[in-house]
Amino acid sequence: MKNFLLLSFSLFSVAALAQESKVAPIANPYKKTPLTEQQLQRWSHLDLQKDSVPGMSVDKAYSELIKNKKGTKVIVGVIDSGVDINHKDLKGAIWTNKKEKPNNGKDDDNNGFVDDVHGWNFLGESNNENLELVRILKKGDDGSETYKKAQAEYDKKYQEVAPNKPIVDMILKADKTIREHLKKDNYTAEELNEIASVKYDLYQSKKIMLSFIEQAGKDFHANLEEFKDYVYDNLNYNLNKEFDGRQPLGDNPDDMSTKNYGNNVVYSKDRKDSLHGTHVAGIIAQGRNNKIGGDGVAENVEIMPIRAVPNGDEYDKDIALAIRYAVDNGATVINGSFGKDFSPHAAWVWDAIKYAASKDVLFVHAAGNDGKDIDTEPNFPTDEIDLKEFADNVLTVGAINYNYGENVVADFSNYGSKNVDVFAPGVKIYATIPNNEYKYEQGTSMAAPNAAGVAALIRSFYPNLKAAQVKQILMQSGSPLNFDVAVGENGDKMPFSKACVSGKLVNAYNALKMAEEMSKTMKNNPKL
Ligand SMILES: [Ca+2]
Ligand SMILES: [Ca+2]
Ligand SMILES: [Ca+2]
Ligand SMILES: [Ca+2]
Repeated sequence: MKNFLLLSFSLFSVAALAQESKVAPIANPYKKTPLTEQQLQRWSHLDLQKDSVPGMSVDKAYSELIKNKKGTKVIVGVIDSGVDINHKDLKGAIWTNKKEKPNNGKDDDNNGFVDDVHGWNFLGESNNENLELVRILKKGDDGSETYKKAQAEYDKKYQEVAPNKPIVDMILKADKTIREHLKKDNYTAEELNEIASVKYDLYQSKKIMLSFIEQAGKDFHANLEEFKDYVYDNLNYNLNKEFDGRQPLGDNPDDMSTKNYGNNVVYSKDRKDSLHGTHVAGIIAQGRNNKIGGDGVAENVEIMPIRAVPNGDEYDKDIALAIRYAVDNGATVINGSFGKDFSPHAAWVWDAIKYAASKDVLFVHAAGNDGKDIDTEPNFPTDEIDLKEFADNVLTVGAINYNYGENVVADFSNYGSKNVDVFAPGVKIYATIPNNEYKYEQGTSMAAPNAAGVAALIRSFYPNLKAAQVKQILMQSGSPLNFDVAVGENGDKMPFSKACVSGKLVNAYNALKMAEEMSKTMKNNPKL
């Protein structure tokens, strides 16, 4: 599953969301005034001291450190749901495989992929998928612990989702009734209140919608759409044992001998299904200061889109091959904003991560959005085998929001003193989405590319540093938080230093300074 935040829009959580925004701000020495829209759109680039926002000091890094420097091109592999490579704020930053002649039906560069001019699509035209636990159940009970765990997890998830179906259907029906009555698709609570009718159906619909709007706020139509997608995607695809998402692709995900399935179109058949990957790519590379939309973290980068993450859980085989594709075709940073609870062929992915390590490629991975401790419940791909870290090139990133203080960790973000390395901005992140649009999104999916963008900056200006050193720099140079923070949905308090390995927030300014020193040391000591 895309590590996208799936807000669970039961009526209860809608109410909880509405309340969240009313929570009184906690004592914060930095907080002055609420952020303006302009600040909000780029808060992850701001600076704690200067702007009172726990951003990554990207603007400060540009204005003070890299203004007059020229970096080398860095290719960032984005393994995701696909990227709208024609977005006006992204198209200048898309990788082109110069050794491949387009559209001649030949694999000119002999990399195993025909006409792969801008990356590869391991999903072809498939899009919706089961969760991995459903795929495990479909294979039948083999008496294993994994099967039992999958069954228990299935029952739990089904019980969470299914009761929402009559609720969402009721609200959808009421909304339809109101829209037909008002003869328009968008309306406000005021317009609803003005409806005076003795018709029972209309009266009921008005009551339902007023109560929904009270909880969901003025963007209630967008919320309703997300609520509907959450319920229907789960019941029709993610949790549906009768559904076979792999069928259109015709590849056997349990057989590693076939490797070049899919196609060369790096976005989904319906372009809007590549929203997640387009947003991730934008966080890294949307044009800076070009007067359109948001700003990316890194200049001098090329995004290599590799489509391997469906609407449901990704296959280990696709992920392993996607990592290898990125490594073999020149990426030095890979962003992986995906993750799942079960991984039947985890070894394939581990081998690909080891391969990336051997070729000096950094893999930046989102920590996941379950609000859980991933030291006890893994989020795949992990970088541990039998509780021992096997590679030094994986950076696992949790998400923070823009409120500095005890609530700075996003409530959905996974954490872990051993398995989350560092935190980065992942709430209300403004970036590109398909068809030349922009959107705020949240999730550790947004935190990982923020960190990956900083990694790309380091690799661009200090190319003599190795992937493991870039990881080390991102962790050590970050801004420390020396206080207790709330984690998970229950808001349990723990020292921030225990929520991740480094106890720090990624900071581009500090990272580039440390990279400069480390790079010099390396040059002066060629034997290091
Ligand atoms: Ca090729
Ligand atoms: Ca060709
Ligand atoms: Ca821009
Ligand atoms: Ca690790």
